[in-house]
Amino acid sequence: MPIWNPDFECMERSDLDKLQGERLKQIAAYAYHKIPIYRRKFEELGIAPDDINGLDDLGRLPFTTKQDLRDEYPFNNFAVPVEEVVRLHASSGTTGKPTVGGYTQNDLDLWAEVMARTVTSCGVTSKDVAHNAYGYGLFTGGLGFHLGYQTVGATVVPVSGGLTRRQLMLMEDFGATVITCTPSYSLVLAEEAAELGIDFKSRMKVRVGIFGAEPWTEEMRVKIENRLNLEAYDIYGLTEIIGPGVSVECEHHNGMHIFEDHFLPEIIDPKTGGQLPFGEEGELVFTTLTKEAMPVIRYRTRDRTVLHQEKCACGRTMVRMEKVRGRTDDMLIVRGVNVFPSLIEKALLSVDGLEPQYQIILDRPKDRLDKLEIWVEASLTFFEPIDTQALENLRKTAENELSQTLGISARVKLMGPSTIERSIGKAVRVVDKRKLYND
Ligand code: DLL
Repeated sequence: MPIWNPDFECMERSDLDKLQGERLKQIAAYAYHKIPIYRRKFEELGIAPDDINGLDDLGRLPFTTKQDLRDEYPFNNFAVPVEEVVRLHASSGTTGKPTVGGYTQNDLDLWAEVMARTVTSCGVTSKDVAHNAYGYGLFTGGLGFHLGYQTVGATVVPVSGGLTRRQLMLMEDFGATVITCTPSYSLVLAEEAAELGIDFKSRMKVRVGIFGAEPWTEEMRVKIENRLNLEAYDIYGLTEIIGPGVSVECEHHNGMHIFEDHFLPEIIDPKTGGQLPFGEEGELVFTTLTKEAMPVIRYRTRDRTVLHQEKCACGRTMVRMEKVRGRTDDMLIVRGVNVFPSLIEKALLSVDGLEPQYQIILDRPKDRLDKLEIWVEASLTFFEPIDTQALENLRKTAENELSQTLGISARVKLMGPSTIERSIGKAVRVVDKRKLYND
């Protein structure tokens, strides 16, 4: 498959290391001189830009956390005056103020470059009609993909999220060959299509889907590929670094290639902050090597994954990150046992008869142990007509699968089709009511 920029994407490791080292030195000095919070952080650690001479010095640099960026809200962590910023984006925080992303024109050009690499990696060319259902607005998904599609010359349909029926009509009428949205929204499209009697195989031309912005498992990939009759690619990114365009899968689907000539990755132990070797799971950390408006040094993403450095069969030399396994802060502690939402999804989707629509409900009835309940939809066939015995068997199978996977018991509540709230953007999977008692 074509590669957008082989000079960089397939660069010899030794050349890439050298380039990263030079860029790291430059960005460290730039951040120190232009952004007060970095000067402060360097001084606290007793280091100066001259101490950073290459990649080996990366571990000496200070970390940046989401809280650091919040404290500098809205623009204090910009390295350029606001007049030079031509675009602002923001990620909706669950609490308080959002995290802001600022871009100079050069930053937008960089974004166009990495998004062109991204869509090319998924097989998109100028011949494609790209139905872009990521939200347009402050969220980086819509406009980020828009830039990439325009750069490769694809026909972009900037449909944004929502109005699902209309989306299906446009996909069919415009002959969309590529679709981009969150994985959870792709299932909403599939569901609505099924309700309207639209068969993806016979009526749609979509062959590629590029899904990200929220965690999803391999089991979820299988469901999506079958229902939408396409090849599904995982894409990762975050507002603090650039938005989408940090990493993406290639046709081999063996991890997401990180565009590391621009975004330098590390894996650390989230507890100690120490660097971990390739192949070990930990927290993903990024340093932007070329950004102008908002360079970040050693940004702690709180996303958990594993990095691999072996060259890929596609020819790219860029490091690959495995699918995000969850966040360092999404681990639920239920009756003292660590429970990861991604494991719950994996267990549920391995049970025939369950739909990929679920919510994890945690509660702490007064003076009682934590209650873990999983609400999950059963397939339509169980309800036409309703087969209570089969539903009871399904519930038992699901509870058994969950306790095998999690090591603790969970109650499963089977729900009828379309009863769990659908989202047009990122899905809400965990409802933790226990917080009500702790506050
Ligand atoms: O979600 C940017 C994006 C847009 C990525 C479109 C991919 C496609 P934020 O809203 O700042 O940015 O959220 C970033 O979302 O730290 C992860 O926790 C999560 N995330 C993003 N992509 C993935 C993925 C956009 N492929 C946060 N798998 C990140 C798992 C993901 N989690």
